[in-house]
Amino acid sequence: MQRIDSEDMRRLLKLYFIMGSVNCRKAPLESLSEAIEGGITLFQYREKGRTAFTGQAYVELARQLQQRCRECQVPFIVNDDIELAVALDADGVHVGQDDEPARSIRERLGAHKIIGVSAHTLEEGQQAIADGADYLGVGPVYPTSSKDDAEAVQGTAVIETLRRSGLTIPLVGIGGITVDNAVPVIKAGADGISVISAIAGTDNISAAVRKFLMVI
Ligand code: 3NM
Repeated sequence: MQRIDSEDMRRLLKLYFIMGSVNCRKAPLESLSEAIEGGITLFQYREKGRTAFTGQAYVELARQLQQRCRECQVPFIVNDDIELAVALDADGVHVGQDDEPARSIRERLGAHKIIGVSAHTLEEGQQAIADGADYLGVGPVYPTSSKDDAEAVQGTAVIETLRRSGLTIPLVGIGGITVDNAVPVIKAGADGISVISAIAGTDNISAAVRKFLMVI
């Protein structure tokens, strides 16, 4: 099987929902189901934080969320954990700068799996592209409380720099993105947005997703 086509990747990135049990107000499976009903285009399982599940509970939640994604044809991406992605035959992984490079992940996952890399500078973006990343996550665009070790807030400057430098790789903005501040991220050159709290932390998840889709 072939690597994902970049136009297909761009479409998947439009509204990329990231979530783990820590981020949810209601049951994770219910939260994901509502987000899918609203129209998210891609999902990432990111089980991080002080009260995050570990061991069997961590794997079991992944399986449940993956199953729901499969039923609804929303690709399922695993954050950081390449072993879990392989074990579940997930659709891809998202990794940070401290993780294994995309090139060696590709060898373990196979050509057709989606590999996303977090990039905070032009150099990191260029390196991820050279290593064969399918998309970049660029942030934090705005202040976020969902990532303890987030880098300095960048606004949309890095996205603009990447695009002005001629990088055409599919990319999403991430960090503190809400319905009210999403538009500048797209205007800066992002293909979509990645969101945790402004979706997982709301009471009416499907309505929140629909509002995002209307503004972007
Ligand atoms: N990565 P929220 S910011 C997972 O800057 C993550 O790379 C970031 O959550 C980065 O939508 C972030 O709640 C948290 O701000 C995004």
